[in-house]
Amino acid sequence: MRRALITGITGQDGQYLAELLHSENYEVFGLIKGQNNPKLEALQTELPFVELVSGDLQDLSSLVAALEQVQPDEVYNLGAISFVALSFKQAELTANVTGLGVLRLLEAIRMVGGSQNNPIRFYQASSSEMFGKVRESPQVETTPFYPRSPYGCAKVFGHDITVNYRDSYGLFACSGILFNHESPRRGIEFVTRKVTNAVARIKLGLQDTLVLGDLEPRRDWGFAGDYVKAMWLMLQQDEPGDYVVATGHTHSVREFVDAAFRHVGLDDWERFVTQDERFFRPAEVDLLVGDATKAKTELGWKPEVDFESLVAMMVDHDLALEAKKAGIRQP
Ligand code: GDR
Repeated sequence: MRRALITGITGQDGQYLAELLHSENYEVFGLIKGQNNPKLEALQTELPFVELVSGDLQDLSSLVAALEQVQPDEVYNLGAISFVALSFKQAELTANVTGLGVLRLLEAIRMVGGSQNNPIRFYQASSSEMFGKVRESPQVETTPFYPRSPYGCAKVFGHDITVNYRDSYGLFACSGILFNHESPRRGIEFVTRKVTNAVARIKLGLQDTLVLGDLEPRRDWGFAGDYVKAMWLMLQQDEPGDYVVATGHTHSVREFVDAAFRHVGLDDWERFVTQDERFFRPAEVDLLVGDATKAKTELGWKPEVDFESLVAMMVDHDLALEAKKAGIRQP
């Protein structure tokens, strides 16, 4: 049985990836800090097959110990301070976890290594946020980076150090440059889930308004369940590489809001939505759209869920969830 270690196991990607690897007959290990985390209980109920190992991206020796314990074939680094807005407020922490954490994990892999015939393969969760202020559209693997947030800067470091360790030490290290990917498991602080959850609550009469920031930024939104397949496929190739993972379609936040409200029949949604400075960022990424031709050609990967189906999936999930919490019977 192959063994995989996932950092960021409590996030949406960690969960979808764990399910995929389990279905591919892997033994799945999730790295956790070992302190109280309310998400852990839910994880253990939903994904009981995941074995938890303690370790922290801020502590090299704990990563070495985790690798020695698990002896993984594959390591997926999905752990990060991943909320862009928070990274402006906790820039140093973001640099440490999201940036230096990658270096620590690579060093730990270099130390523990895995067997000679079977060296540990490494996946780094890179991000379209690295492109930031784009001068080229759509973005491909060779598009220059111009990050617009401490998070984006930390991800650029993580990407570059992954490439550097591959070049310097021959590690099988891949960087997946994933564009925004969403799901019903998305944290409520991210705009898509914030919107779908509010739409559900407004539809059910549990909430009157949705307060947002800038409605004009455009994102290339895909489904997280599709994107974790690309991560896994990268580590199954003969040679390591870097891949853009995206749908190739872009929509504004406003279009997402529009689609979500329309899905529940609230076409006059503008009366429910207000804007507040609190949710604007010091520097914004205005337009992202990726070209995943390399992933399609070399990995045979393609997205299955389109924008409208993604919005519908998330709104329907939140309708059922919020109705259940409030004891409301859904038609
Ligand atoms: P993003 O995701 O920053 O693109 O990073 P997020 O959903 O937070 O923001 C998307 C866009 O929506 C605008 N926006 C708001 N965002 C939030 N969170 N809340 C609001 O109220 C709001 N109003 C408008 C934002 O300004 C932004 O333009 C995500 C994360 O998952 C990263 O970790 C990942 O690397 C990238 O996607 C790819």
